[in-house]
Amino acid sequence: MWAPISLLGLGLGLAACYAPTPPAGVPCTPPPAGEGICPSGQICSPTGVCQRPGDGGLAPDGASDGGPNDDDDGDGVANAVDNCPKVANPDQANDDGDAFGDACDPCPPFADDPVVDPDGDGVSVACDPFPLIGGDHITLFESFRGTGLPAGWDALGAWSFVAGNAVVTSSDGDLSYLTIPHPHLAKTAVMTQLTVDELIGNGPRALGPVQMYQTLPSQGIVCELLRNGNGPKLTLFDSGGGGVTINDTDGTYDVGTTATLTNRRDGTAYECSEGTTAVTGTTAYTTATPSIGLRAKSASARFAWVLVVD
Ligand SMILES: [Ca+2]
Ligand SMILES: [Ca+2]
Ligand SMILES: [Ca+2]
Repeated sequence: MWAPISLLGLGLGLAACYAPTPPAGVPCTPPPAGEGICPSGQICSPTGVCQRPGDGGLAPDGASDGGPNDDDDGDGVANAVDNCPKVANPDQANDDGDAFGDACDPCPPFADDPVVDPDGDGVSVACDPFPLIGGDHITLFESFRGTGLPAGWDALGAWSFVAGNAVVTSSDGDLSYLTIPHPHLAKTAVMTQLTVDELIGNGPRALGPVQMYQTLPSQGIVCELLRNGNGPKLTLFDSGGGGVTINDTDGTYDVGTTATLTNRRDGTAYECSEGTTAVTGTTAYTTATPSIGLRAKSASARFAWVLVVD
């Protein structure tokens, strides 16, 4: 009879005196804008989250301790939910929706978990221009997420940026370019995925990735889907007439076609490929103000992304 009453009294007493520290993660406003007020025993992180001292987190490498709020790359996203825990990418962009954010993806435009990378260079096969020769690095991935011209790019012609695509309409006989400065290295590959929306006029209509050796209006090595009087072609040529061997092969594309094209350089050798179809040529031009990018002639198209591997 007495014992239950005593235990109940003890329990109520503990509840009144014991104030456990609330779990971390409560929002706060750090100085100088706010006073950084957090529950007892916690501090306000620079990114505005209450955390326990020593719970690592929200601090760059060297300050983490393995706790649940650790943020090794200091981008404000805790390791446990960061799609690139070792690369600062606060926007968490992830074009293909796989396990890797764009900033650390071994092939940003194509889902690749599990990763297949036989040469072990960190670029998986779908994006590796030399899948059995190590040493490649992804140096640029532009997925056109914004509504304006991406930083650093130059546009010639009618380009717009809609729903994750660079959209171009190049009127009959006109050339349009979307380029960004990029050095010509010993090995460079420029990939893009495009969808053909309209073929305009009766002359040559062409779309594809380029490696330019002058700025706009450019001259350089062009890898394109070409449609002329001889039907659809996959073609490689030097738009400045500077000596690359002109090659093409029959293709199968039309309005509505989606294709992935690769414009690959290895020293003086070039290859233009689309799936298992490829054409090759050579040139030894001298670079002046090199850039890479996209080119369209007499056509409307949507380009989903540009990937550069050096
Ligand atoms: Ca990150
Ligand atoms: Ca990804
Ligand atoms: Ca590789």
